[in-house]
Amino acid sequence: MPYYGGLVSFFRLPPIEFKDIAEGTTVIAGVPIDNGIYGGRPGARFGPRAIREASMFFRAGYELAPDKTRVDLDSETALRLKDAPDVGDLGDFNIYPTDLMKTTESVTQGVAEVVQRGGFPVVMGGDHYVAYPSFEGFAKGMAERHENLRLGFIHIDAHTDFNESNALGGRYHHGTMVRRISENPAIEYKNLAWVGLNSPVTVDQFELKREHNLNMMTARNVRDRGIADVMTDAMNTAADGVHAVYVSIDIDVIDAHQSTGTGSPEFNGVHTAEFFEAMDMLSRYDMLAAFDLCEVSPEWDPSGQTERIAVDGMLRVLHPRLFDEVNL
Ligand SMILES: [Mn+2]
Repeated sequence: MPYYGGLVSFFRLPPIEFKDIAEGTTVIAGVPIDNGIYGGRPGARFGPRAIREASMFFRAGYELAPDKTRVDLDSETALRLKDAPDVGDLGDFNIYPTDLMKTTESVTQGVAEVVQRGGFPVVMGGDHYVAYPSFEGFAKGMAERHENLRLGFIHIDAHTDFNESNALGGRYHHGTMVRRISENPAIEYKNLAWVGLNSPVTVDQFELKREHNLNMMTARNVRDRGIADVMTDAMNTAADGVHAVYVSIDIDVIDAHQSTGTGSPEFNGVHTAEFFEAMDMLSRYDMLAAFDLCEVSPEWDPSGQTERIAVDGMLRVLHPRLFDEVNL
């Protein structure tokens, strides 16, 4: 089936329900909201559907190849689409478009149940506020699996999202959720890392950074040090003495010339090639136990490239779960 035919799901994976989730199942789920945005440009509510739609094209490339196998010319690695990958599309968590706190509760419960059943959650925003309930659910589920739970958190974003409060949105907003996440008892400042920052911060955040030596690495750091060095640094910070690491990705970390379909674009950011290398590294990161990708806002990008970049990045992280390496 070509990409434009058939039923739409992420990478044409089978739809699953909670009861289908077992130990090791990778669970794709969407949160189609943008009411964590106040005053900014809306549209991220259309992100999950756009990502699913764009993912069909990537699927077709393997499905139509002989033996569903293709060879990467650089690494000379052959990848064959697994016949029955333990990965499914759960659909979207229940949302309540006029009640952000009710949505928060729903997403928290949903992600918690995925983790309680042994699943690996992959959450598609939605605006980046989604990371807060997603992380809360992750922590809740993990707390049942580990005593004295310790977690790390990597934030890949042009923005710190570490404001105490937002003048328009208050404490629950797409620019405050890392601060809310940092208040979870399972998290310590020493296990927080930011990658690709490309926007000024408030004075109180800067003072917190200085006081606690927060590992905030900028897009300029990526240019100067290389993405591999910066990501290794972030992984070491997040993984130090914890049970597992959650990674949250804002598509606006990518330079706005390359990825325009997002609400808060920033220029001179991380390049798509660097972003892909970071995603490749995450696929080999044993501590990774959940991730989200947020702020794809398709209506700001009529070319559809932004959601395709998002899909390519997600598939890179999910490679070992979707493909078998074939010896040639
Ligand atoms: Mn951002």
